[in-house]
Amino acid sequence: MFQHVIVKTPCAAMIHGITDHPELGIPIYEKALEQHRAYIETLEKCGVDVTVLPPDEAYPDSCFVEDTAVLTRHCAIITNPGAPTRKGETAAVEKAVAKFYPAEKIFHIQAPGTIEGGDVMMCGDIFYVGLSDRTNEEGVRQFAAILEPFGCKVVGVPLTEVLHLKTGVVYLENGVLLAAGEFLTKPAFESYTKIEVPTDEPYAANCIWVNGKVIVPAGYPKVLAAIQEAGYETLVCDTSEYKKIDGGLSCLSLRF
Ligand code: CIR
Repeated sequence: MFQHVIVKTPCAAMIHGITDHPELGIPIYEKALEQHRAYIETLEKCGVDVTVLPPDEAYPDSCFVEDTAVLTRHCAIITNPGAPTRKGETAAVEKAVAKFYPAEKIFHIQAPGTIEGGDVMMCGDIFYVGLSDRTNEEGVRQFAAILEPFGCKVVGVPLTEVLHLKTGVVYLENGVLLAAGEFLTKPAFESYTKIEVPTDEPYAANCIWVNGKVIVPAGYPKVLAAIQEAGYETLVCDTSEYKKIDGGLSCLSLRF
């Protein structure tokens, strides 16, 4: 169960966020703000308290707080994002994290290691970490050295098709993965039950489980139905403006 969530209001400069999909157009800032407010309300319906950090115009992608930290029941790990324009985002998030974790339980990924939290999928005490353009072997090595003393297992997963691991696969607890594309067949995930994301709804692979409910992006009826059929209560949240800069539901929060 999660008690707390940290989010960060998007800044006006979010329209210049990094994107591999310029064909989707530029985000409409007002609409993004409105969607962010609705996202917070949806999270609150799942019984968590939400800390909202103020916007920071210096970092266009800073609303995607998930990439800056990995918060576990054992400790907090402040990442070193692989995207050069995102490295400075961690300071503000660390300040917020320090309100919830004692100093000796806050660890850091150091250069030349890089990790972005979007590459980390926590399945109980097993942490799958995508080896992506943003997360490197040295980052995973440091990550494992931090978590293994707590009895956790860290498994590196080479990625070929997606930006971050959780762009294509997320854990819905109870041994169930919501998985798209390459993640349906990866040996690392063999033992999990899988809800398959159809090829015409790949963006909807990035859902979030929060205290028994699953939040699903608006506009993906097949994935919504599949999650409901698997027995989950669902909530829907529109993230259209974040999709334009490669962001989704998980990227917008830290849940712990
Ligand atoms: C980026 O490219 O870094 C942002 N535009 C999107 C980050 C998405 N974060 C995530 O998947 N965890």
